[in-house]
Amino acid sequence: MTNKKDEQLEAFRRDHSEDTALTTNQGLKMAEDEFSLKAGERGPTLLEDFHFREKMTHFDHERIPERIVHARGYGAHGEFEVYEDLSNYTKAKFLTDTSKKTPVFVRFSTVQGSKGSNDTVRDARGFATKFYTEEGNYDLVGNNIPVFFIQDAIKFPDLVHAIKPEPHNEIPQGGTAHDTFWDFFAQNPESTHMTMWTMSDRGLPKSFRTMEGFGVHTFRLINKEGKSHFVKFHWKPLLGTHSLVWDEAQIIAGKNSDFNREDLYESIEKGDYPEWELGLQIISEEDEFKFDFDILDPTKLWPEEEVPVKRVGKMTLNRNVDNVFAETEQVAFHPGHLVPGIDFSNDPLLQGRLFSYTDTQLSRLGGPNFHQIPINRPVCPFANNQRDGMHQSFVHKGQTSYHKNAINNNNPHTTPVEEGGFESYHEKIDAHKVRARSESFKDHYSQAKLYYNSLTQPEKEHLRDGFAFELGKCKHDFVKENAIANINKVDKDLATQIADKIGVQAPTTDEEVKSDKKSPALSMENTIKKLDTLSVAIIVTASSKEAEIKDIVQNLSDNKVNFKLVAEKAMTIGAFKVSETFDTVHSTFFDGIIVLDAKVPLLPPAKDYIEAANRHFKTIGFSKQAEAAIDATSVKKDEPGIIEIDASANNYLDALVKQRHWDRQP
Ligand code: HDE
Repeated sequence: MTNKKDEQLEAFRRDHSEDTALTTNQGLKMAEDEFSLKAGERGPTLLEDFHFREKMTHFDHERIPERIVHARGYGAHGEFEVYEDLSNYTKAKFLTDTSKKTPVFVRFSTVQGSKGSNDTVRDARGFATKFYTEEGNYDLVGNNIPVFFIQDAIKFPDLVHAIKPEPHNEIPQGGTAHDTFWDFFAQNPESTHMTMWTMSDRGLPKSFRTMEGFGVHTFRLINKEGKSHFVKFHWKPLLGTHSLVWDEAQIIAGKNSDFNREDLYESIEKGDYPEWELGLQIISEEDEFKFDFDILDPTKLWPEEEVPVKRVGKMTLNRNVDNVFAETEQVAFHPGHLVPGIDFSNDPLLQGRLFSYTDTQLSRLGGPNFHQIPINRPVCPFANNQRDGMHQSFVHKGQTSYHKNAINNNNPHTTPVEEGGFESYHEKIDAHKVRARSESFKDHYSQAKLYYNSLTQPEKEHLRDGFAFELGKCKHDFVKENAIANINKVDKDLATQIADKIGVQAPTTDEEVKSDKKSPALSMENTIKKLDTLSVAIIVTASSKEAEIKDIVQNLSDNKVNFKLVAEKAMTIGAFKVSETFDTVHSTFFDGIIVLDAKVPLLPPAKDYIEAANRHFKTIGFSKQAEAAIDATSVKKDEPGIIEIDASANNYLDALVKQRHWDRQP
């Protein structure tokens, strides 16, 4: 695969695998790189050792500040194709020309934790996409949750100060189980809706590949005639939206802190390319005020049953980066990176983001020329009169660096709108300057209730338990009580259950939203469920038979299910090399397990494999001769998803595709 971005990056790649002399940064070949220059073999190092100084100085400056939020991220390259010409809505070329494949770079991230934190924490996830279009870079900098904690950007520093580890002890890392977050939640009830999402299974994505993405804000699409439509952007994963369960997420955090990034990296290496469809929800200008929420309010979603999601294109991630620092760490996203045909709405959260993203790169990437870093360069020509600055890598020729000029025929020149020049949407504004929240932004509970109503019973219980875990860790009872009082405004029963779990007074007042309204699209139970790229651990022992394994793995492979053979220690069974052991992987890493030998539970970690898979609602298969293995555990053979497999495990696959057997829930 090559595309314009790939070709551009090629010019910057350095490969030292060929015969390459080690030199200083000035190109001086060095005869020695192991010993500093000393006065005598046992003497002090000399200040004149320029090679030592250069090497050490560079090393001393290898780190750059991590992102203030979304510090832990992982990225990949890919392509986007639009299914149909959307010129009725937009003049953006990458959304109108179906013959085009637009290169993209995507960075997924957690929000709260630092760069070295765990992948499987309870948190929102970032989902930022850079489209390298022929009209310039377009960035869709979204999250895996469709709403945000706050309504106005000026509160972002407060939110982030509350959510990050507390300043006096820098605890906790990667989650919200602490007083300042819940104090913020209770005192700033606009955060209620998004917190319902982060406490639910949505805060624990199984894989970046099984995450939805949302642009969150309302944007505008503008067509050639200058007509505007309001739009919300969605990414719909073709594998469906799937999450971990909390106990599983915690075990994985200990056993593989890179769980999500490894999954993305390995699936791309294997050729299991992750895919998402781009979805648009469109509301015409005339319908702006037809809804029972304000479409400019970023704490509100547009229920898909009321405003359907039109799937307009597909993104495929098909190439890992060559160097994580050069690409994933240095990529600079910005919701203000636009192309003609897309514009902003007056969402006050979006408006403030338009300042923050460039500003933060100045300290993170060390100056105003971060757009020249290879990963950030557009693939179309770019030129203006901006000059100089730290890390300037271009040599601008000529006498002029101002507009307008006659000396250089007014180059670089502006481009008329009809020829592709960008102009902002001509929105009419007639208003007073005020610092205020619009009346139409003041309902903080109806959609929190809509979300809760839309969940299945197991999902509701997970949400309750999420609250109980995170809130239960607060030190101040008044913080817990205030939070319960806020949840009580959404749903009294939920607030009562959480209060009971965390040991505070249950609410006595009746303040909940009275509504049964549901949006089925919000429940992950209604997502796509398919076998593709699910993974199964087949637990074998030295007495397992090659023939038996062969039939099963053939059927799994035929159905695009990944598998690993796992045993007490590395071994070979006929043609099968068993390289994974109970030490190197765990059942939490897989979607299901198959046990092929009655002796398995006698091996202590293996019993835990089976019981963990059971309590995480996964499909457990066992062969006839392994029946006693299941009997030796607490697993009940007659429960859903506990399968005595037929010869090629067809019945196992029928159960595996369900992914979780919630009816096993106690
Ligand atoms: Fe961000 N956000 N954000 N954010 N955000 C950053 O920019 C900010 C918001 C999102 O993988 C920072 O380059 C403000 C919403 C993602 O590189 C910073 C506000 C959404 C990423 C920043 C928001 C996001 C960031 C930190 C409120 C979903 C990671 C480093 C007005 C729609 C991008 C950086 C990547 C990163 C500011 C709210 C998504 C500080 C001020 C809403 C995915 O500029």
